[in-house]
Amino acid sequence: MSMENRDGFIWLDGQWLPWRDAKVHVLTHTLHYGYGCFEGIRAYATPQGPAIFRLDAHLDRLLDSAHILAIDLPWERQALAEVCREAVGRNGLESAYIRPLIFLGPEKVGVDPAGAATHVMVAAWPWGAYLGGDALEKGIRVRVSSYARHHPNVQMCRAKAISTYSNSILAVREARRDGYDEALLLDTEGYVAEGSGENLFLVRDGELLEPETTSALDGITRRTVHTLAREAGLTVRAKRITRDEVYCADEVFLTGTAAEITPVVEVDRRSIGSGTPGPITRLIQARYFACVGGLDEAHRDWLTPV
Ligand code: PPE
Repeated sequence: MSMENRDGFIWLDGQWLPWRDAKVHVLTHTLHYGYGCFEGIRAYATPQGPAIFRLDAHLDRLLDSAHILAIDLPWERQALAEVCREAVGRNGLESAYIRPLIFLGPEKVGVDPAGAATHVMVAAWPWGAYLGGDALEKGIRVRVSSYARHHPNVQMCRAKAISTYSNSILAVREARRDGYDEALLLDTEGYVAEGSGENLFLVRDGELLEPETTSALDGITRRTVHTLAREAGLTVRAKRITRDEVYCADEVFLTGTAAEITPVVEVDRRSIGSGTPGPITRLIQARYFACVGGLDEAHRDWLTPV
């Protein structure tokens, strides 16, 4: 179903518009130059009703992204939190993917956005397994991209900036055209950075390793994995990771709000470990789904009821 032709409501600049009426003009500044930022947040069905997972952390990052891009937000954080909740509730969703987006309007054209107004929209819709129906269960096949991830002085990677995603799109299209499910991008020095829309972890000798890099997004799922791993008695260490270390890992998995905890079973036609999702990946995955689904008492504070 096309994203524009749906029932429901989208919030734009303070108003709840019927879904099909939430439109922008073709001379919208962000449409031309890609300057803006966004978030991807999930709400899950829980025994207490739908709840948003780690809303605070996502709002923090949205505000940080706007700050990094020097975009003044016309809305208070608390107002945006309410809008995210209402985007799920008003659309009658049990579980949802919530997309807040900050963009610059059609008030002027030209690279310098001075004079273009800041606009904010929030939409929510149901979104299943990001990397395909079997991905969470069976794992996915990944190729190392021929495209490098941004150098931090080209594109500031702490911001979830719209423009970052041209790089992600080049990488994921290349991977899919070559028959893979997802791309793994290296940084400009050749060390592992992240997937087109996910962070990466390796398991080696019972320890979790993640890239020490300034070229990846500071993922919220990634931070959740840190907590869950430590609670399970596992250590997590950040280090520079080379592609051959990925090939030789016992287990590899990707993390992201959309991708959740997705096992990787093959990289560049080398099978990872046994070639099936490994026990630590399974453990983290189970712990993650318990938390998001409201089944873990200890982490109820990560959930905001709708
Ligand atoms: N790196 C990138 C480049 C990225 O886009 C994401 C999220 C992550 C890491 C993981 O971040 P976090 O969600 O905070 O754990 N990617 C979002 C966009 C997906 C899309 O196709 O749109 C997401 O998962 O929501």
